[in-house]
Amino acid sequence: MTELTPHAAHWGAFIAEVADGRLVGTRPFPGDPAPPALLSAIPDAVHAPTRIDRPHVRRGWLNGDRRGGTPRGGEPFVPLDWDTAIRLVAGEVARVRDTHGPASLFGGSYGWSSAGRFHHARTQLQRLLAAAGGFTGQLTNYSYAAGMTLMPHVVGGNAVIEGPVVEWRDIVGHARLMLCFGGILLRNGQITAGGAGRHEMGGWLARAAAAGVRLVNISPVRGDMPDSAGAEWLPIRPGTDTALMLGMTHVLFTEGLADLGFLDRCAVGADRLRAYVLGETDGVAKSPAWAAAETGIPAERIAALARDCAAQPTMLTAAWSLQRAERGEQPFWMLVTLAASLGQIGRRGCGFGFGHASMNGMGTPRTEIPSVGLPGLPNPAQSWIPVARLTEMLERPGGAYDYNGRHLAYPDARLVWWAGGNPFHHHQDLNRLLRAWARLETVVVSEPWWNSLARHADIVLPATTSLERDDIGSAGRDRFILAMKRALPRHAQARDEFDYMADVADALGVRDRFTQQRDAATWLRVIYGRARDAASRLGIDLPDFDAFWRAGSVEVPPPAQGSVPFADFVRAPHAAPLNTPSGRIELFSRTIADFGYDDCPGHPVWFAPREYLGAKLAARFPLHLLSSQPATRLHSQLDQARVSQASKLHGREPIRLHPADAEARGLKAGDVVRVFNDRGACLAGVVPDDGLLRGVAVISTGAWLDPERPGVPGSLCVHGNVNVLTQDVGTSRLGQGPSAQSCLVEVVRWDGALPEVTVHRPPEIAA
Ligand SMILES: Nc1nc2c(c(=O)[nH]1)N[C@H]1C(S)=C(S)[C@@H](COP(=O)(O)OP(=O)(O)OC[C@H]3O[C@@H](n4cnc5c(=O)[nH]c(N)nc54)[C@H](O)[C@@H]3O)O[C@H]1N2
Ligand SMILES: Nc1nc2c(c(=O)[nH]1)N[C@H]1C(S)=C(S)[C@@H](COP(=O)(O)OP(=O)(O)OC[C@H]3O[C@@H](n4cnc5c(=O)[nH]c(N)nc54)[C@H](O)[C@@H]3O)O[C@H]1N2
Ligand SMILES: [Mo]
Repeated sequence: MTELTPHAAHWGAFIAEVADGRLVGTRPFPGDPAPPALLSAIPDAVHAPTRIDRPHVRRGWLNGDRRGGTPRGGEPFVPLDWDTAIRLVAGEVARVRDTHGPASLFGGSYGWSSAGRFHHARTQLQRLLAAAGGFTGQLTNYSYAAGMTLMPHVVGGNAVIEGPVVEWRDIVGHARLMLCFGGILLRNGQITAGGAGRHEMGGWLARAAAAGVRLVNISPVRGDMPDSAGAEWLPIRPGTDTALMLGMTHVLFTEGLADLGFLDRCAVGADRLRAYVLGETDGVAKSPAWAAAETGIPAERIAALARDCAAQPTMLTAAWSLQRAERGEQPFWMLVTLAASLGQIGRRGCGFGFGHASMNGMGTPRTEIPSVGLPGLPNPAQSWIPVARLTEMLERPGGAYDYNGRHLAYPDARLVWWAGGNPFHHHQDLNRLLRAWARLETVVVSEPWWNSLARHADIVLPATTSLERDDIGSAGRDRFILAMKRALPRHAQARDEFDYMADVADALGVRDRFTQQRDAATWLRVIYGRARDAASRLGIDLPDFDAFWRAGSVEVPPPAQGSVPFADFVRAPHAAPLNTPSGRIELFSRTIADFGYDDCPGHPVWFAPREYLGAKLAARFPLHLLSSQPATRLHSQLDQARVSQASKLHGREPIRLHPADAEARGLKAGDVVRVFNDRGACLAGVVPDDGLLRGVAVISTGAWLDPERPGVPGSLCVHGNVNVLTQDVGTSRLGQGPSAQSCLVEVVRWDGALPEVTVHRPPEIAA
């Protein structure tokens, strides 16, 4: 008999089909117009051979090997019972805290965890470490660190990225032209952090096309917008969007098309910006001809596009990827600047936005209600690093660095505990991370799977998957609250984070502070109840917990008409000022100028990146490698399952190459190649794609790191983890975000024997 249980993941709500204690399938959530293909992959992952069955410890660590000993990743693991594991972990946490101070416990634990908001591994871990005296955390995120640090200076809040965005309903109804920097990606629309009840991105894009909105895909990749949208493709060299927008702004200023009235009323710094654009400050006019040389887009097309934008209701949107690059602040600042020069900000369906391409729910009609979430506990250590400065923190304990106007020093991290994230997926330049990782005394990892992170740990704690526990899914961009009911028995000896962390808290003498004397079932009622109370204060009635749980989901209907970002401000800039020092949009920021950063001055500027097709380094590494989000999984999650596996060539992650670039290297479809630069190398399988700009290559993120010689930094990844190639450098001293997209490589055919991909099997377990 098959039991049907409502559940949810980041890739969507679904109905779990369970027979004999095993997940045998998934059914789409009723009413979801576009359930993602990824739902079919869940059973493979939940029952994968890489599930961790009990706690383990690295053999060398057990024998007293700590900092600088045998490199992690190359040694067998020894099974432990839970009591011993808890004693070891609590002992290490107490020892490091008492010897070096709580900031030496690194619990930043960046990562997506599961969609469930109570059993959210990262939040649980941080509650535990906070209760035990504190830890070093991580600020911002890998998604849009540069953007979210910059935007408060420019428009007075990262509301642009995290609050309301220009709604699709309004784009369909009011915009006539939409420029999509980085396209609109249906593959990315499969995902919502916290789970989605309905996948709507594709539907909205189709409606915009049907309504006659002229869509322009400005991207190195034609496929960044589906053919069905009928978009024009404007191929651009990666990392040069700022130059394109400067060239367009030049046209607006020189042809009398800039909205000087809007700039005067609603912005500050237009004069300085104009002087820079016209070349009065640096002798270089940012003309369309100048921009053409950087972007590869003909000058006439740049000029025509600027005129078209000025002539009709226009929406500008940029994918978050644009700012995950060297000087990633600039394209986002420049997008706001271009939109301000067009003077359409605050009009329905027009202006600018970020991330319509990036995730389901960006621009979906929605009533703003608080989502369900587990609150953190105050962190007594008050210590953090900008999220992507992980390796540098390990390399330079006590070292000075700048961030957003502050002079800071790195903490001396001795113990890392990661739960719900995977730095061996998300971080750049993994060989450098591996070397720095050797400086740690102890690495604790909580994971359901023997992934690359668990293999580089000292103590491994087996976590349940969300299907093995009751939880609530809830996303800041969705209209649904989703019951995630337990559908499966716990795998082997895997435990819920809340349960074993309560035992660690007990060993540290802080159980009640961690649990607040509630069990998991009570917590679910409490966090749901808080969201319900908050909704009721906004005049929205949600059912009580029992009714919600019985129904399996709650939908909050959207308002008849959405709000328009910046409308109040634009109507009356003095009465409704922005939260910037001037109260207006800052095209020049005195605050930022006073930071004195040469890598992020007081107004948007063009910086030629160190790694892009126009760089000197391109003579040695002539291909610009983009590491885009995978259609076949979420980051490293589900890599072991059928959708991802079906995409591999000879078991390797695909690399897409322009046919002419492939031919020039004697490569054909299905060949295995070695992709390399000075930082590292991996294998990948060739997929020729004439929808790429020449000179551009793409490997999706998320193939599990599989070093040919485990434990040896610099060894070939035989599987295709793109982060052995990317560079680990902050976007600038302002945002310190990751710069993964600025990456040059070369590719050669691999003629040797093919090393086996072994990472989807468990590692060696010692007796
Ligand atoms: N080169 C390159 N790198 C990138 C990017 C890029 O564009 N290019 N993008 C970046 C971006 S935007 C992001 S957000 C990051 C994503 O980076 P991450 O969020 O770190 O990636 P995930 O693979 O989602 O990691 C989540 C981990 O949590 C584990 N997990 C799931 N459920 C549970 C649970 O209940 N308990 C525990 N203990 N663990 C659980 C999963 O097995 C997985 O290992 O990657 C970044 N890295
Ligand atoms: N299926 C799936 N969906 C996902 C995720 C996933 O792992 N899997 N991850 C989710 C997460 S955490 C995030 S943060 C978002 C990220 O969302 P995004 O950052 O928007 O996603 P990416 O795929 O990294 O980049 C989008 C496109 O930008 C283009 N691009 C890259 N560099 C440039 C450039 O310099 N200029 C221009 N014009 N275009 C460029 C690439 O061709 C790429 O296809 O995606 C989310 N959605
Ligand atoms: Mo992200």
